Amino acid sequence: MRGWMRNFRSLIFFGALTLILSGCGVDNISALKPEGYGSELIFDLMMISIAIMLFVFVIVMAIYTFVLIRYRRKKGQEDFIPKQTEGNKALEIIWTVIPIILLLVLAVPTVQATFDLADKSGQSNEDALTIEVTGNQYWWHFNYADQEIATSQDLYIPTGERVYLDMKSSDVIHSFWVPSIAGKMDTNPGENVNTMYLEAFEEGVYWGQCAELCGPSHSLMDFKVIAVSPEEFEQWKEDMQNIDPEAQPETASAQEGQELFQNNCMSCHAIGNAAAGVGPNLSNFGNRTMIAGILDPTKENLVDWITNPHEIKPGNQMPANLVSEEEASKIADYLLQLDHSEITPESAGGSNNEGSNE
Ligand code: HEC
Ligand SMILES: [Cu+2]
Repeated sequence: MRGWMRNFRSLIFFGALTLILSGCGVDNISALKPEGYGSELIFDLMMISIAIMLFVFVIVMAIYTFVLIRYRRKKGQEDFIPKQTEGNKALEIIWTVIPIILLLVLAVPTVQATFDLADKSGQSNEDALTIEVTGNQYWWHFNYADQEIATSQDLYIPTGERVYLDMKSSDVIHSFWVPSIAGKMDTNPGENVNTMYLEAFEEGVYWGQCAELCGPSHSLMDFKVIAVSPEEFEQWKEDMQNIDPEAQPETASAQEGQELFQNNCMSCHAIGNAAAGVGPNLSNFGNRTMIAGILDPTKENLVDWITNPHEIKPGNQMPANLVSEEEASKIADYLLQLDHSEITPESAGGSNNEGSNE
């Protein structure tokens, strides 16, 4: 009796937990609220599978319940053995054909969607946008090669068109996943380039996650896809192409910060469209939704990051204590004023902290 009670209690507990936790979550990182072409395809497939599953479940349960009640052992019939049937052609055909039909209903759209998601025919169009994506422990690099723009962590795309991604990794296998607008694609080290496309219906800030265990800070390897209107995207491109890496900041502190940054940090980082070294390109850092993908973009957080990045993202490649805290504060002033474009996550309708997953 005791053991039974305990089991019952854990059942209630985990049952309630499931219900409560399934309420957690953020709209802009949900595969159940598709906002793009790829995610909608995947969502529809999910719905077809669930419908078929429910159909089979309801019928089987109905037959099961019927048999349980209709043929239960009745008083006075304890020794009665009903008629035994072995082999029934009609029944055998029925329960072979029905699953075949159900599998076909499932297979045809699945195969279609698989080819559709891999369709790169539009990439050869002259005005198709292709972005090179590189996964790194634990950040994402985005290179708009034709436009000569390099960014990291925040991926700007125009709405209503297919943006093609050529994807690889600089170290281990990562996986690029933006549940609300597209599917998921691995990035591999070496020559193997994987491809996918993004097509966002609406402006918005969509959350992405690395979806392949890649080291101690894997769960912190977040990024954002920022979909803006095509006009805003044109504006953003122009702003990003015209960044002057040497432009002088306004305040004295930021000016000192700029110099400190150039002396201590440029071996790994870059401003402007120059390729960065082992660290992210920080052009437009002041417009970032997050620092290092995970911290709110406040000065305090930035100073913490610069002085001790390993506290925040264990195992990442940025050295700690390159500068003193006072110097870090000046560098932070410099980095936070790097807002070279008026097109920001806010113009895409997403506030910086919307749906923080902490
Ligand atoms: C040895 C190379 C290296 C040096 C030197 C270096 N960094 Fe980094 N930095 C990195 C790497 C790698 C990352 C990415 C960490 C991650 O997110 O996993 C990074 C990330 C950052 C970020 C977060 C970027 C983002 O995309 O949000 C900031 C800010 C930053 N570094 C500032 C600095 C400053 C300031 C200095 C100089 C005091 C500096 N870094 C020196 C390698 C370096
Ligand atoms: Cu990862």
